[in-house]
Amino acid sequence: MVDFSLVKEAAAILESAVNVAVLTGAGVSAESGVPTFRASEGLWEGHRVEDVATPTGFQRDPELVWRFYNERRQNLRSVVPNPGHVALAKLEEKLGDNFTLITQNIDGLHQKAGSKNVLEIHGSIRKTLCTHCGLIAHAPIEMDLGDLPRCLDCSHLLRPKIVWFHEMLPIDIWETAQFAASEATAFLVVGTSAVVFPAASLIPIAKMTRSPGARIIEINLAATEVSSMCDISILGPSGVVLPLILKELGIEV
Ligand code: BV8
Ligand code: ZN
Repeated sequence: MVDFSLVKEAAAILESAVNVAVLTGAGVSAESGVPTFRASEGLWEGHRVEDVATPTGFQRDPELVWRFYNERRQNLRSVVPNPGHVALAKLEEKLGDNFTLITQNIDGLHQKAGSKNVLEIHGSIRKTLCTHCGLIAHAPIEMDLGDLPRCLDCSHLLRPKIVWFHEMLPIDIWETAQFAASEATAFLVVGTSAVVFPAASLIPIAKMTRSPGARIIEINLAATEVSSMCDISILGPSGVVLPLILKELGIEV
């Protein structure tokens, strides 16, 4: 059962906030039917991260990696954004440039829900990158890329434009995310286990860069590594909690 007093408190913090930043993880897409990573039957189930989400894994067996990503692209064809995604798009509408959405997700559901300015710090499953000439191409999930897609320009092997483990995050997007977290007076942490770095460092960045730091509001089904750092931890599905907070702000989702 969602604690309504915390929903009201979160709405009051957002109401008086100057700059709002949000970090989302796989949990925000869970109610759309997209499996998270670390739950049982999660995305990593049956796969070793080293085999499917690292550059060495791709080098060793690109077909296995493409099977893993093509399967996720396939699943996304029957997936629509949930009210949590829509609520964040409406919050951006209300706050404009004082709002920054940072996501670890690669599924593109925030944009499908209407979010305009999305910082995809781990890349996107809807783009490919050529391993040879660096060509970046749009790859709509409806498109069947085949088992080992090749570059139209130089015919070398393509990879998903995704940040794998042991890879640097796209520096311009990462710096924008860090700045938004440091400038935030309210920071929402939605649907993430906060175990992956440097993404999870955005929470202490929001809390400690300026004094006073941001008020941190967590929305999750369970306590996480960062709950102790949060001013408010609202336990509940983000597709339910986020619309409740927006309702308190007079916005119907
Ligand atoms: C790097 C793309 C620098 C692939 C992903 C310290 C500093 C820097 C790096 C490290 C460090 N310590 C360790 C590292 C290395 C590593 C790392 O963090 N390892 C961890 C596992 C310990 N980090 C890296 O390698 C990063 N790169 O550091 O480079 C560098 C480079 C060269 C040389 C030196 C240094 C790259 C990290 C990016 C990896 N790529 N994704 C893909 O998606 O296929 S990470 C992957 O995990 C996803 O992006 C995912 O989003 C992310 C985080 O997971 P979550 O989103 O949180 O999902 P999870 O399932 O864990 O949790 C879901 C949560 O939702 C749960 O809490 C659940 O309770 C909740 N939930 C469920 N349902 C709901 C809900 N909440 C609300 N409502 C619901 N309905
Ligand atoms: Zn190429």
